[in-house]
Amino acid sequence: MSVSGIVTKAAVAASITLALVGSGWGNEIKGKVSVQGIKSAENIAVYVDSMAEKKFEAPKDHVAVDQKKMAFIPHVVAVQQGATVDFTNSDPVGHNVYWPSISGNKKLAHNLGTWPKGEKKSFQFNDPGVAALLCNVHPEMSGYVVVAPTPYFAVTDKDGNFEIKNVPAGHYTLKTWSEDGKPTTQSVDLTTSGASVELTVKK
Ligand SMILES: [Cu+2]
Repeated sequence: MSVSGIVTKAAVAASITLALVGSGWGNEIKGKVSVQGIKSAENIAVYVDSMAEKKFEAPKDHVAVDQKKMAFIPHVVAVQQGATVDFTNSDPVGHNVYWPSISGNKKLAHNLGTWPKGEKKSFQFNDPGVAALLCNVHPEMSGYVVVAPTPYFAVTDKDGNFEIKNVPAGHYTLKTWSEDGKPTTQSVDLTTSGASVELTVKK
């Protein structure tokens, strides 16, 4: 191969790399949620609201929710609309999983039944909103599946920090859901260098 051929190949490779960077993939919406009148900024779901012009395929990977030591683990899980959640019972007692509605819509209530240790049941969440998980054997058990309309979501850590990765550059509406606080909405402009967001969730 001639020297000019190598140079051309290198130039093509470089321009492909630039094109990928330019398309905005790999950006991050980072931020921190502060709370007012709520005891913890942990376990708050933050997600990019639905985009009218965009449809997303259901994710192939399943999401796991465990029932262990009489608790739903994680307590709050965010998933993409269309995701399948595998509910596993890891306790030596029978647990049930049901939710009385999804975001108040009782038509979307569902009872998966009761099953013993080591077994799991799966459910595909096709409707966006929040399913409040309950176990009819143990009334003290509760958990939440937050079904986001986009693949762009996170749940805050104990200090309220979150990171939503691999978001294309654009203008978005960011929403929060919290067990104890009111939902919040904030617009965010995501550039190719990412975005940093401060949110406040109030009682
Ligand atoms: Cu239970």
